[in-house]
Amino acid sequence: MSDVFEIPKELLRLFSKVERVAVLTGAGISAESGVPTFRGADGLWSKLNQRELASMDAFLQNPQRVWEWYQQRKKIMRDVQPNTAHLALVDLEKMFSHFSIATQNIDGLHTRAGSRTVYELHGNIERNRCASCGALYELESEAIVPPRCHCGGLIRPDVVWFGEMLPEEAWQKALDAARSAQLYISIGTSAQVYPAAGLPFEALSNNAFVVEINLEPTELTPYAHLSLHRKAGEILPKLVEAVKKERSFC
Ligand code: BV8
Ligand code: ZN
Repeated sequence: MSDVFEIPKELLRLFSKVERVAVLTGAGISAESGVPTFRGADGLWSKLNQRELASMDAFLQNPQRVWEWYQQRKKIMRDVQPNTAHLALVDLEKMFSHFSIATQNIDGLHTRAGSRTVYELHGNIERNRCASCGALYELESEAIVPPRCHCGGLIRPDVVWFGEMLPEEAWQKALDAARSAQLYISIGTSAQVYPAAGLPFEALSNNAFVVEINLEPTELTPYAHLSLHRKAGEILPKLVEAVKKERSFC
């Protein structure tokens, strides 16, 4: 069987007719940039304990350990570049009057690639805030230990940990985009972390056509209209080229 991948015709026909497209991305879209994913083969959570690293309790228990882990990840994320999947979404955005990306990623790669409407559901590793008063901090130097705020509180990464609420504005905009989308694309997420994982289902319940692009089947797969289990960096550039052709004829 040839391994050449063709974009399904039904998807192209749909792309030629819609104007409102919304996207949800997870760690899988940054994998080809060299950013480790959480689950699946070789994921971070297969080696590390998320309860010791991605919650406020963990941070209060051992601020140093959590701080160091985020400093290590920040270094990786600064050293990598957006990949062809991120760049393909920048091109896709230009073809639709309503287009947005809700991302669970904290690496900032969509914005660095040039995407204009990005909702960061789980925060951004480049931002820090005081765990007590919420003051935001841009830290120039690489602080080895979690610095202290002027109020005396501990400074923490401005990311959303387990058990924490998502940023209200980003969440509401992502929800509105999912509920009004005609076409919803879930890319590189294991669809396990809520409430972000609920967004494709919001789109489904509002009659959107839901496409999943993910290396492995997920809990969304049985409900998606179309699931493409291949690399995002392989599919998205081909999809964008095919959509450009399709929409140039209409
Ligand atoms: C919340 C921090 C309301 C940022 C992360 C009990 C109490 C409280 C809450 C809960 C509870 N029980 C359940 C919950 C909800 C909980 C949750 O969903 N837990 C799950 C695990 C069951 N959610 C929360 O706590 C959220 N907050 O609910 O608040 C609330 C508040 C109080 C009380 C009640 C309710 C907060 C969730 C945010 C957690 N933060 N990390 C960071 O450090 O990055 S989790 C982590 O998972 C990241 O944020 C990550 O973005 C997110 C999702 O992971 P994915 O992005 O999907 O990545 P993953 O590795 O899993 O999958 C990648 C996929 O890509 C794989 O399938 C792979 O096959 C594929 N892939 C790989 N390479 C490629 C590819 N695909 C395509 N191409 C490739 N090349
Ligand atoms: Zn403070």
